Amino acid sequence: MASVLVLNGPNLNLLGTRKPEVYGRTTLADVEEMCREEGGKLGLEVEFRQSNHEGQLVDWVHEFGAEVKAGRSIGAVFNPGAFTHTSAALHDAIEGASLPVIELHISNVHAREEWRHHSFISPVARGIVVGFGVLGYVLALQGLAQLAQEG
Ligand code: CA2
Repeated sequence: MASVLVLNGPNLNLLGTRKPEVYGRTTLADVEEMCREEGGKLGLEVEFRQSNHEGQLVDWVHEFGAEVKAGRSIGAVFNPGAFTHTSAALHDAIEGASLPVIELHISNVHAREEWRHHSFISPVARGIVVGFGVLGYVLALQGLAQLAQEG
């Protein structure tokens, strides 16, 4: 069974515990459960990870780029958190590892502060899901699976 990486960046471990008016009340453990259920429907094994550290995220992007190259994974759904707006390193990692990525944001970043409108990730993403709440994880998995089938 092919795998899919669901990757979460800084502070997403706090999901559901604070700022419910922006991010809702669903916890990251609940999101993992939703992703595993959707992965089961799509015939994909979900690898679910979160880190607050940029270098760790870079290493995981490299790891899954190699998995895709070996034909064992279809790519990643990635919520880079605030690194979205700052990280040339993650941009370069995704490009360098040729990792198919769906960039995902729970909130509609374009309806928020100006500094959230720019993404270093979008130019190297295959697709983008923004503003659907945690349902976006499911939509992003469906989209990535569809793109992988199209080849
Ligand atoms: O909307 C999203 O998914 C974001 O990627 C979330 C990031 C934010 O910096 C991006 O601009 C948009 C923040 C993730 C931190 O999540 C928290 C959850 C609960 C409490 C505090 C932070």
